[in-house]
Amino acid sequence: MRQRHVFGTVFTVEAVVAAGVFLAVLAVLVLALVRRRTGSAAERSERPRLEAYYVGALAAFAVFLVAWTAWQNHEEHPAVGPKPLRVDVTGFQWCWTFRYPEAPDRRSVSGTCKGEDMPTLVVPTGRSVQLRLTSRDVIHSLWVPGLRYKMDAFPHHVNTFTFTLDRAGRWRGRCAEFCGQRHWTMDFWIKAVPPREYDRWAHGGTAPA
Ligand SMILES: [Cu+2]
Repeated sequence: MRQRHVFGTVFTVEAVVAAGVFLAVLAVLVLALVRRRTGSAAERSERPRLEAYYVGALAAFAVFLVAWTAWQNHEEHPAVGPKPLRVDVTGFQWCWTFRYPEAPDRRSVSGTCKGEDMPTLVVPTGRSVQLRLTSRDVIHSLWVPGLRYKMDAFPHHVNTFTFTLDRAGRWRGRCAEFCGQRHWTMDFWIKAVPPREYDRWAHGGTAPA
């Protein structure tokens, strides 16, 4: 959830800054055109002081945006808990497999992504989950729009990604990288359940309702 919160803040602040800069540039442009038409533009073409202010304001905006975005990026990735739950995720044409190497029965969840046969990535709430993401064939991209998570899955390479879900719920995931004929069917569920319910499931129980 933290990622969604940080993303929302960064998007709002940067959109406001961008809109402000756009309106300021537009206003100056219209002013210059109007003054030129009415012949009231100053004779002097150089305004060193005004230009210095302009450069100063631009530099301040640039420094703010870079520093603040870097800080938010840092906020988005909090320290990982002592023992994150590891899930190995493999994308393939055209579905996903979720493997739990630390579960007692090393369980593995997959599906065909045809119709309702969508695999569910079950995770406990309040615990760090580390996804180790790869692909069996071409490049895919694991995307959970509702949580603002997206990471590419490459063949012969493992991308890791750690997150914590602080409340129970179910979100729909998709593939965000065009990967062939049935790319559009590659949907899955990510489901966060209370730790006890997760343990029951990891010990061979049926999928949490
Ligand atoms: Cu794909």
